[in-house]
Amino acid sequence: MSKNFSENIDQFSQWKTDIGKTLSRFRLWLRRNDLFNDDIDQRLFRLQESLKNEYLTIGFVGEFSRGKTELINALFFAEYGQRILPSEAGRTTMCPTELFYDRKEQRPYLRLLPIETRLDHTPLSEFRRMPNLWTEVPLMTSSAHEMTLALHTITQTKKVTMDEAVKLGFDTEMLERCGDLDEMVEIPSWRHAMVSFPHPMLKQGLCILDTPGLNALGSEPELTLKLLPEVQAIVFLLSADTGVTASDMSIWEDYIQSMDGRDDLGLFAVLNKIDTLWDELSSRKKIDKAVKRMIDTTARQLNIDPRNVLPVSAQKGLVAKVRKEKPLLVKSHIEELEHILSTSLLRNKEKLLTGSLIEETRALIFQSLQVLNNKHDQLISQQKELQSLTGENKSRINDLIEDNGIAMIEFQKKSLSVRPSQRLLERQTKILLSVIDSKTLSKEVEITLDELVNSRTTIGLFRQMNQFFVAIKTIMVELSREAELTNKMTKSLYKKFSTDFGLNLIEPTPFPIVKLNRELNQIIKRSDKLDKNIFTTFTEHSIAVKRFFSGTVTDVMNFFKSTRKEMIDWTQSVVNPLNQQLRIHHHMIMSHRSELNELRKAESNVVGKLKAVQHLLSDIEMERQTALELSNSLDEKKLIKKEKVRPSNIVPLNSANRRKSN
Ligand SMILES: Nc1nc2c(ncn2[C@@H]2O[C@H](COP(=O)(O)OP(=O)(O)OP(=O)(O)O)[C@@H](O)[C@H]2O)c(=O)[nH]1
Ligand SMILES: [Mg+2]
Repeated sequence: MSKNFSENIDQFSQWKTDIGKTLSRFRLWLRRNDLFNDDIDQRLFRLQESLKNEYLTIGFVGEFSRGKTELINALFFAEYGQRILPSEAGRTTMCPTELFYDRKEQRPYLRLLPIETRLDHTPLSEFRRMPNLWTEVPLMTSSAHEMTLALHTITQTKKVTMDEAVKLGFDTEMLERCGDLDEMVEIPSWRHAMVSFPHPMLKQGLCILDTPGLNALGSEPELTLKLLPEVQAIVFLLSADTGVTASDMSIWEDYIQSMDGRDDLGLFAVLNKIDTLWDELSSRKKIDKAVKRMIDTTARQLNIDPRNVLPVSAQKGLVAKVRKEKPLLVKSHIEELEHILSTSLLRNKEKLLTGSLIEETRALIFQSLQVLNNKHDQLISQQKELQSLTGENKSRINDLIEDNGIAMIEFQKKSLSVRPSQRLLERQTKILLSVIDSKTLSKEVEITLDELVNSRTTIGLFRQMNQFFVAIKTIMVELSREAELTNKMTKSLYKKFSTDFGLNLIEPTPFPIVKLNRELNQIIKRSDKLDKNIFTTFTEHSIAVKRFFSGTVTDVMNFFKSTRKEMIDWTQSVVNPLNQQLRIHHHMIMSHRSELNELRKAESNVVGKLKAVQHLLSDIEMERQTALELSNSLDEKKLIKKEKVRPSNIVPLNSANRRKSN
């Protein structure tokens, strides 16, 4: 196993464990400070669960036979002493294959989704949730030989008529005819493969996506539109023995190039099979020069910086690892590639998680801290009152009790006066929710699907789809309007609270309508791209076209479903802190009252009470420090400490260092 890769993956796992521990410590902190409730409990639970489900995903893409699978074998599975994943000349990997470890089921398996499921309208993402529709092949992980045999199932193909192949969404030009049986063509038996495998790195959260060569990218749009955009690193494979061919170029231009410039994605062009340039009779210097020339040519063709073309020999790297031949390992450049890939994976994952999970947790910590701060302020003023009771001022106790009574009446009055604003906000959040309730949406979807099924022409299908988008966009405009109103109301409620009760409150987080609009637009944009693909891939109205469309409809439905959830969570997150502040405020007045009463009845003395308050204040101070430490530890826990010095001249590919095109 590569030290580079496994160290970085271990680091990711350790990082997740540390964040998980911080979340648990925060949970205890909330309990200690009487700030724990069902809402916070659910939010913390959700954060902890999402942390558990985080994978580091790396995707291998390129024309067939460039050595994608061989590279995966060399990078991750060399310790098995043989090729674990099938890698052969010609077309080998027949369907997108995900390698990971299923932490829920905690067992190895190979699951294959039959190609016929393409006839169904259900998108791949839905099939994932239906394991019974997949064919399962047992994986005997103790034997490398058994593993290899089982994984060979992924390469299975079947013979079907051209007609059937077209119905299944294959491009006729890409299919190979089966010799004498002219009308029959060969197609993959499976649509997708999932391999759960207890490999140490996979167990730590690594997920590898192997893809088949050309044709698959176009015929399984979910691969390019959903799976690839979600990975943290993409390796685009080229081969030194062919150079950049026309089909390499079309994959690069159609699917990969557009992802360049995304700052949460590492994109690497890997020039594999450099061993084909090794010539026993040539000097090392001469070979290096040939490799350099090849890199320059490749960079020119892809229009990227030559430093972004990473030379490697997957095959020799695998052999070197199996035979433990260090000089060959160095010559294969595999370790340099490992270093850059794993570092990039971590960097991109960190960016992603920092923007979501970590920010949300820190916001929760600060919100709770604010409740504690206000409690602290109240205690300070009570302390001042108690201090005024020492010495000659003992008669003041009755005045203070009276003041406390007034404070309670005031508190109740103010609580009543904010009620209407609170109710207004409650009503408004219900309106917000009703804009996208499942009934309204189901009606739109029903109409669309119905018309999709009955539509006779591809043009007709596109028209229906466009109408569907117009309806969805109208809903979104209304949602934006209501969200804006809700945000205004929330802000003014917070303002009223802080002036009425003299509380310091952290500004409420606005409902994230801008982010949601962006997400929906992305789904629509993806669908547009899909339309373009369909026009070029399918000339006739087909079941496959319907399947793609219904995939988009499902995406939109899922988007609204998660928006509804987000809305409910958001409502809780703005209402909850106010309720907590009120509860603590009320509690403080009450406890001060019983304190003063005890003093009056001489059941306790002022000095003792002051000591107790002092105690409470130092406790709060300590808890404040702990909360700040928790927040800092989240902030400081960087996956990548410092940019490590790169072992070679390799830099990741991004728009900043891409060669400027004329
Ligand atoms: N000489 C040489 N051959 C290699 C190297 N890497 C892979 N190959 C060979 O290239 C052929 C194709 O390799 P695969 O790993 O199956 O290629 P792939 O990109 O996964 O191809 P598909 O699965 O068909 O898309 C196999 O015969 C490999 O042994 C390399 O570094 N050097
Ligand atoms: Mg392959």
